[in-house]
Amino acid sequence: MQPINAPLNFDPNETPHRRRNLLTGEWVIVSPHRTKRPWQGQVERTPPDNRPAYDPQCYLCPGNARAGGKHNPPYTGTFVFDNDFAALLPDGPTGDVSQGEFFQAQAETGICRVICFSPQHNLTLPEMAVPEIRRVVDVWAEQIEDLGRRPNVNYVQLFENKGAAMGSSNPHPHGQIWSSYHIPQEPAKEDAHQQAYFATHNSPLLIDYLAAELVAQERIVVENAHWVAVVPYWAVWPFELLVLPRRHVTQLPDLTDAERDSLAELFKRLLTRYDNLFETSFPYSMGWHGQPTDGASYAHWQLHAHFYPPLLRSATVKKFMVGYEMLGNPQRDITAEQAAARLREQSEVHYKNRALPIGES
Ligand code: H2U
Ligand code: ZN
Repeated sequence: MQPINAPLNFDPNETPHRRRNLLTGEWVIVSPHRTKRPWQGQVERTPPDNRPAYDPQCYLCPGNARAGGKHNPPYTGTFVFDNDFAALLPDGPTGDVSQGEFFQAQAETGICRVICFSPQHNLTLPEMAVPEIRRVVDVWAEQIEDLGRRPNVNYVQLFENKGAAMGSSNPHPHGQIWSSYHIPQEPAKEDAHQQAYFATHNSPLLIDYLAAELVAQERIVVENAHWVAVVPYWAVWPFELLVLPRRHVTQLPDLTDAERDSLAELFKRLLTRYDNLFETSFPYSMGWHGQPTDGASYAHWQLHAHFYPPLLRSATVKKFMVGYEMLGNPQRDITAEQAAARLREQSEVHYKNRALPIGES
C-alpha cells in the first residue's frame, strides 16, 4: 500500500523508514534496501530429532522425579505444577520498599507454575493433534481463572519459551505461568496505549487494527473463522506474529467452545508453517496478553498472543538484538510484508510427515 502523504521518492519496499508499535509506542527501523533479494535460499539442516517418547531423565515426563524430591503423577494429558524454583513467592509483603528517591523498589509476590502440554517427551505443539492442543487452550483458560481470582494476583502471564536457542531448559513440550501482584511492564504499556485509543475512538485498538490489516492483506499469514495471525506492521523479530481473535474478547476464559477449537486448529497450522520455514523445530518465546485480573473494567483491551522467534535466515542463524538496537532502537532488514509472504508460502503439512521421494530415506 502506497502511504498517503508520502513523498514521491518514498518506496516502503526500498526506502529506510521507522514504524511505530501502536501497542507500546516504540519504534522499529526498517531497512528494506539491505535485502535486495528477500530470501537467500539457504536451509541448513539440523540433526534429526531422535528424542524418545519417554525419557527417564526428564523432570517433566510422567512418573519422574523433579528437583526437591517431588514426583510427577502418571499423567496422560496435560499436567500443571508449582514451579520448584519459582521466581516469585505467594506469601509475602507487598508495597513500596524504596530507600529514598534513588533506590526505588516494590515488594513483589506471585505464583509460578509449569504446564506440561503432553505426556509425550518427543512432541511439540504443531506435532500434537488438534484436540490435544485444544486441551492446552482449556488449561490456559483454567489457570487464568484459578490464579486471577486470588486477591494478590493482578496479572497472569502465560508463556512458552521454546527451544535451546531461547534458553529453554528441556525439550519436553511445556509452558510456564507467572502470576504477580504488579502488572508487568509489557502488558502495562499495552494497557495504556489501548486505553488512550479507546478514549478517543470508542473502539478497541486491536479490533480496528485487525480490520485495517484485513483490508491491506499484506501481512496476514493464516486465518480461520475466529482467528487471524498477522506479522504486525511494527514487527521487530524477523518472523514475529500477532494472533488476534476476530471478536472483541478481553481474556482467554471468555472464549467460546468454537473459538477454542478454532484456536487449536489455527495454532497447528501456524506452528507447522514455522517449523517448515527452516525445517527445524522453530524456537520462540510466545505468550498471551489478556486483561489484568484486578477486577477493574477493561473494555479497551483485546486478547492476543505474541510470537517472538529469534531465527533470521536458517535453523542456526539468528537475529541478535545488539549494538544500535540496545542503545537506539530495534532494526530489521526483511520487511514485515516479506516475512508474511515467506510464511504464507509454507506448507501446512509438517516437514517430518512429508512423503520422501522413492530412494531417499
Ligand atoms: P523453561 O521453560 O525455561 O524450560 O523452564 C522450565 C521450568 O521448570 C523452570 O522455570 C522449572 C524451572 O524452574 N523446574 C521445576 O519446577 N522443577 C524441576 O525439577 C526442574 C525445573
Ligand atoms: Zn519428558
